[in-house]
Amino acid sequence: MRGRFLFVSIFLPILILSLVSCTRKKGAGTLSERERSFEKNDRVIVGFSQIGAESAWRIYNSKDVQSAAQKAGIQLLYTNGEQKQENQIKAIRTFIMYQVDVIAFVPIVQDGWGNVLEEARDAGIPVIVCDRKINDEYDGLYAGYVGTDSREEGRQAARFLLRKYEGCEGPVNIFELRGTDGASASEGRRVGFRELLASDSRFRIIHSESGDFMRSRGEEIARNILAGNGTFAVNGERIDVVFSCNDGMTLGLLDVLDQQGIATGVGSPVTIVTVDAQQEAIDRLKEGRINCVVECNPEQGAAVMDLAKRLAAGLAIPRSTIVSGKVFTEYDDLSSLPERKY
Ligand code: GYE
Repeated sequence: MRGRFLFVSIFLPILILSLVSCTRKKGAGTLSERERSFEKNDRVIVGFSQIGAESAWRIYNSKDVQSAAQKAGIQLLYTNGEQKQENQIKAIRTFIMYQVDVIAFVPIVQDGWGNVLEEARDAGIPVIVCDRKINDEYDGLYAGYVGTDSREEGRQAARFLLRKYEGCEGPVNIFELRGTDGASASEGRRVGFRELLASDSRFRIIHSESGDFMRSRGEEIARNILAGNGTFAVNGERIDVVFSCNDGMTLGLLDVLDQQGIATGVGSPVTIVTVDAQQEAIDRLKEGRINCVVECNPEQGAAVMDLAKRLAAGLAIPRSTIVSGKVFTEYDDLSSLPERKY
């Protein structure tokens, strides 16, 4: 309790919180008014370490987590890692020092979490891994995972291509835009995509490049391709398909292709498959500029808060909670699709 109190006095400005309600003094004797109000507000405290704000998906995911905490009556210590693992590790250490009830974090990459997770375990604080996964070697160091199935998202992208090119002779040259290297979301999609296409020799991944899940990088990569050839080709080979690991990079790429008058999508020689399903990508799909959008659902906050409450109450949680998504393609009637939330 004392640690918490010290934290409240020292770190309050940093964490932008109203931590008064976090001190849980339950001693005997007469309670002061202040202490009584602490009692009433005896809320579960969750420390949440977010990656940053690299994409529209991420920004919406952060909002969702924050509003889910509010709805659940959970005190959330929210930190933004600004795309740096070391910042996330520091944040988690702060949560441990503060003795939060539960730690939840979105691992920017899969590797490098061993020490800090051991520290959380030694402090007796349960951990929820959110959105992205961590390496199997850390299996014993967290209570459960909440997020989407990125390998399945990659498979869905491949399934669309198998349908689209059914009966075509090939070759089908694929340009892959990866997300952050070492991130499970990128790795899972990469593996799932290859899993289904490997046995079909028409499909050739002629080039693969990381755009870090960022729109600006998608734009830069497209500019480089065009600067090299003047056409949409790599190493003299035409690009038939772009498989992009997120909408941000796709939209950046399309901005450049648009400017250069290069057609993509339905009825064109360049097929675009993307993952996430933000409104702007759905709009492009409706316009026929994108062929397939695999949804990755960012609304994971409610599940995280539900699991955090259970952990705080000393209950067990499922090892894995998968948030599912849909697939939207050029073959669907999208006229009555409701507006997206981001
Ligand atoms: O696809 C991307 C984001 O980890 C699933 O990260 C998430 C990915 C998402 O920045 O847009």
